[in-house]
Amino acid sequence: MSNLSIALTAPNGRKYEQPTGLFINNEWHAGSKNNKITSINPSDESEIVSVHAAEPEDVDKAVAAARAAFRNPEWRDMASSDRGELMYKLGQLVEANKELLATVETWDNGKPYQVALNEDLAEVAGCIKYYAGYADKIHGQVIDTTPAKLAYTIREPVGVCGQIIPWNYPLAMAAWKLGPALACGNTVVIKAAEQTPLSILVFANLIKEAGFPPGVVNIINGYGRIAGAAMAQHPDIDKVAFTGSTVTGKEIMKMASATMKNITLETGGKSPLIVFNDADMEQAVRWSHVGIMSNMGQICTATSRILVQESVYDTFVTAFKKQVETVSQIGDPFSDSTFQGPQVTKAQYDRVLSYIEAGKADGATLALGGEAYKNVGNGKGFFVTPTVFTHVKPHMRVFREEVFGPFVVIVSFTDEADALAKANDTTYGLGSAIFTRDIVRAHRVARKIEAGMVWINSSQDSDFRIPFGGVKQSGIGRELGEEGLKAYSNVKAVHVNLGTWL
Ligand code: TXE
Repeated sequence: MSNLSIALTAPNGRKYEQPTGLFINNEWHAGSKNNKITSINPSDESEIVSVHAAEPEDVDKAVAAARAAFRNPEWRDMASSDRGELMYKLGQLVEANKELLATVETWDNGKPYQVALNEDLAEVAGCIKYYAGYADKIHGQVIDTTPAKLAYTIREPVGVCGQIIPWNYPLAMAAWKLGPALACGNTVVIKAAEQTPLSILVFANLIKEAGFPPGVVNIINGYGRIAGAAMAQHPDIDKVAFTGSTVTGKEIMKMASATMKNITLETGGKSPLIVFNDADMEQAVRWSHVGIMSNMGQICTATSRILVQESVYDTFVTAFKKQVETVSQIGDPFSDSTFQGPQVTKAQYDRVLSYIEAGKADGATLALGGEAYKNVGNGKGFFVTPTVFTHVKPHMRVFREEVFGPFVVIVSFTDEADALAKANDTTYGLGSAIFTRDIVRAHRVARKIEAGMVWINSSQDSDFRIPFGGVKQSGIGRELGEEGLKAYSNVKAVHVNLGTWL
C-alpha cells in the first residue's frame, strides 16, 4: 500500500484499493500542500477516507501536463480511428469494472447500488462508446463559392479543457464531458466535486489501463473555490465545461471571461411537468414520481413542479401520494429494495429541511412527508422523507427555487394558457414534461415551453444520443448527441486562391 492509495472494504464487503492522490500525467501525485478532502458516507455519517485536494499550484501542474499532451504528436497526430479505439477500450474497461465503480459511487454518494450499477455505469460506458464512434466522423465541409476559390473548413479540437463535475452523478457527468472532448482530440483536466471524490479516482486507473498517452486525461479533486476557481481563470485552459448551481455557473462565467474561454454551463432548474385532464393518469403518476423522486431528487432536470389541470387535480394528488408511499422505499442504498438513499451531504439535507419549513411558513399544504428520517442503520445519515406540498402558489419560494431533494410541489391550472404561463414563470429553462393524449396539443405546448428539453408523456427520459442543456438561467450550450461535439471543437476556414491577382 503506497501513501497515495489505501485498501478499503466497502459496506457490501467489496475489498479494493482506493487511490487518494491527484492523477496527472498518468501518475499519482500528492497535493502540494498536503491538504485533504474527507469523504463522508451519507448513510451513516462515518468517514470513509481522505484524499488529496489540489491547490492552484497543482492545477498548474495538471494544466501543463494537458498542454504538453495536446502538443504531443502521440496524441495530436494519432489517427482518428485509433483515438476511437482507445475510447472504446475505455468504455469496455468501465463495463468490466462496473461493480467496483458502482460500489464506490454508492458508498460515497448514497445513491442506490442497483441504480448506480444499472443506470449510472451503463450511462458512463454507453456514452464513452457512443463518442468513440464519432472520433473518425468529425469533419468539415467544402463550401462552393466562385471558380477562383476553394474554400473548406476543418473541425479542430479546442485545446485544454477544464471540466468541473457535480456530485449528483459523479461518473456519468464526467463521461458526458470526457466523451465528446476526447472524440474531438482535446486534452482535459477534470475536477470532481469535493462531496464525492472517490469513484473518479478509481476510474482514473482505467484511463492508464486503456493506454491513453500521459497528460491526455488528468483527474483531480479539490475545493470549488480553490481548485475550481483556479481552473475557471487559468490562462492556459481554453474551455471550461461546468455542471452545478446557477450561482457558481455565473461566477465561472465571470472568471472565464478574463481570457475569453469557450464555456458550456449546465446549471439549475425548476422543471415543470404538466398533466392535462385527458392524460393517461396512471402513466402520468408513474413518470411524475420518478421525475422528481429518483436519485433522491438530486437531478438538475427533476420535474419538481407538477402542474395539474383543475378537474383532475384531486384524483392526481391522491394517486401520486399513493405511488410515493408504495415505491419510495427509504433505506440502506446497498439493499436491493431501496428506492431512496440519503441526501449526499449534511448541507443538502439541511437545505431540503429548510425548504420544508419555507413551504409551511408560506402557507402551502404539506400533503406528505416533510421530515428527517432516522430509521436506517445506526439512526444517523442524511435521509429525508419524500415530501409533497399541494395548494402551492407561484409567489411561494417552494414554487420558484430549486430544492434538489425528494420534494415536489403540485399546483393546479385552468387551461392550456394558464398551464404555459405557470410553466414558464421561472428564471430557469432546463427540462419540462407534458402529459396528454392530444398529439396536436402536445406538440403545440412543446414549442411554447421555455426549456431546453421537453418530454411528451415521460420524464427524465434522457439519452446520451440526444442533446441536453438549458435556456434562460439553466445554462449555455449543449452536451450529448452530435451537438455535444460542437462544444468541443472549433471550425477553421481555409480559403485557397485558385485564380490570379487582378
Ligand atoms: O454546487 P456547486 P453545490 C445545485 C443544487 C444544489 C446547489 C448547491 O440546487 O442544491 O446547486 O450545490 C465546483 N469556481 N446543483 O454547492 O457549488 C464544485 O467544487 C469553480 C445543481 O454543491 O455549483 C463542484 O465541483 N468551481 C447541479 C461543482 O462546482 C466551483 C448539480 C458544483 O458545485 C466553484 C449540483 C467556484 N467558485 C448542484 N464553487 C446540476 N445542475 O445538476 C464550486 N465549484
